[in-house]
Amino acid sequence: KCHLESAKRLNLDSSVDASLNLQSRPDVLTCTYWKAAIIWEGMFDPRFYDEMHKMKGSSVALTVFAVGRYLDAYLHTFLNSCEQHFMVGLPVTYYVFTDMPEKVPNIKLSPLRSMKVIKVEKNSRWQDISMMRMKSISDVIESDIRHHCTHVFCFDVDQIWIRGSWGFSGSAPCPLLPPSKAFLHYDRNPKSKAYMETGDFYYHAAIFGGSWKSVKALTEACYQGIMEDKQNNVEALWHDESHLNKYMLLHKPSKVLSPEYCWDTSIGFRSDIQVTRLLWAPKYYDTLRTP
Ligand code: UD2
Repeated sequence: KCHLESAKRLNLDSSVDASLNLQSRPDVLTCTYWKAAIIWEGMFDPRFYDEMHKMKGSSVALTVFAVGRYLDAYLHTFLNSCEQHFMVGLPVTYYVFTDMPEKVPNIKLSPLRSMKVIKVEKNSRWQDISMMRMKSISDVIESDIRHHCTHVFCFDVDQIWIRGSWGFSGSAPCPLLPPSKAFLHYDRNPKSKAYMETGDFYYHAAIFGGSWKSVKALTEACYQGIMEDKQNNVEALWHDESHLNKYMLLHKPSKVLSPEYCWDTSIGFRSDIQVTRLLWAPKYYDTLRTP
């Protein structure tokens, strides 16, 4: 029912029920308590969302940051996997943010797809590189994306698509931890704007997306929280991710992705994970984060 309501919010007609081909997944949580659908493999036909967005003329911006050593280590593989799996057949503009535009790999893009490279300063601390993404994304939505694209998806670069197509069904944040474990990760410092006493899920900052308006509101609010913290000499426990979680607590998403959409293989086998679409690449923090 949750999934049906999600689809209906997109102004579909009565053919929705048949086209969605809804199936149940009794083994997992498929609906949040605020009635947002949680997207799991096998519950619906993902092509349905894509076809509908094609009809509506939707177009997508994908933002990714490859600053310092992250460029050589991950960008080529990330972009290639996007070409194989991300919004295949749909109009996509990649917005690549880097301090070294001349080193961005020359990827052969499919029709309807293009790339814009945006130069950013390299902050000396990796924490600031990660946090300042919120400002850069908010700025580029205002100056460029809002005039060309209907949706924005924001990704960490150290990830690889391996299975299936990631389409419009994926326009939502992705929880890292279910409610029972989420509280372990929340920021516990009352001095930080990201402070949370309680929460729902714990969300990755590695993937989130939605309409340009919703992503603009999210990134702007997170950036404001980050800057207020800086003025007060505080830093949230998990940086931009803590601010994103605080935002999600106050502004509940209308759709949530299951962990199938962003998975770390080191967690091991889990019977409820039927498909792993996007995997974390190996993290070489020791060598990549040094200035
Ligand atoms: C987590 C979050 C990440 C961010 C970070 C903040 C996940 C899977 N990811 O990742 O979104 O909130 O925590 O603590 O939960 N980057 C560069 N150059 C750098 C450093 C970072 O380009 O020198 C970019 C790059 O796109 C990278 C992203 O920032 O993927 C996040 O940094 P990370 O992957 O080192 O952070 P991590 O793994 O702790």
